[in-house]
Amino acid sequence: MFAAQAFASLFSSPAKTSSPSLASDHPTGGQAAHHAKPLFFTTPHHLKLTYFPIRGLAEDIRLILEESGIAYESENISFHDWHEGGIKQQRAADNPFGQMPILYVNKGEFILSQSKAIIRFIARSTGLDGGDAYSAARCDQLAEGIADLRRQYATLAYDKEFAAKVGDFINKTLVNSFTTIERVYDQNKTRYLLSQDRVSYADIMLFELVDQILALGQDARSVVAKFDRIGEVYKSIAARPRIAAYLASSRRVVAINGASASVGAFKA
Ligand SMILES: N[C@@H](CCC(=O)N[C@@H](CS)C(=O)NCC(=O)O)C(=O)O
Repeated sequence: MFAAQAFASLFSSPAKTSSPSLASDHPTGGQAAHHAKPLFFTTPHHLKLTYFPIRGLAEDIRLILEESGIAYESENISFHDWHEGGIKQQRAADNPFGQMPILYVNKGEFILSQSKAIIRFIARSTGLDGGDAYSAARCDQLAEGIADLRRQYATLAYDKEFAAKVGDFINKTLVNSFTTIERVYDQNKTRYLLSQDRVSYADIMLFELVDQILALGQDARSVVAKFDRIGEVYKSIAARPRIAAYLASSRRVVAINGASASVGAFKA
């Protein structure tokens, strides 16, 4: 195929996974799904998400699975079992990156690590990326902006000089990043990134980031309150029936970060 044809086919073909067994039951030819109707996972697939018992890099994935209504098993491995109990080494054979989160599809028929790859795999398979290349690219763009701020938040959370640095994070980093994200929503005019009512995976990532930022305390809450569009996304996602049920359930993991963090720390 010539490059131009290959490029053009990007815009006319449904998104595909590398696993034929997952794509073979695609019922709609890749049209954008209303709500989060599963496109690929229409026959039973067993999904297991493996991570530490914290929100960290896995909570976006959990929330996206919850919103999709896809059943999944959560395997939460203790820090001790992973580091000292030999689990990290055991899993390395199937997990070249050697880190979590890890998604196991059909008991290991397909194994995926790298949190953003897992998020996009599920989003592509459920329509939460909008179902076409343009919509998916817009989701990816916002998701990367959100991930940039999330990385800075995580660096701060584990910084030994957290107390000295949190003020600058809230008043500079957070304000600058939220100004940009608010601008993205302002340009779109709809509540969610892609439409008024159809949530995307990037909106869900924003929800979780805001929730983690609120844990920084009153100063952070005051900043968040100044961003109307971001606040609207946060509140409306929290109220979505599947998400609300998850947040109220024991499946919602409380700790945001590992035990050494200064905010949202895991307590044994
Ligand atoms: N880029 C990777 C980073 C994964 C990562 O840093 N995982 C950490 C937990 S947040 C981990 O597995 N730490 C234990 C280890 O490295 O053995 C991703 O996004 O998934």
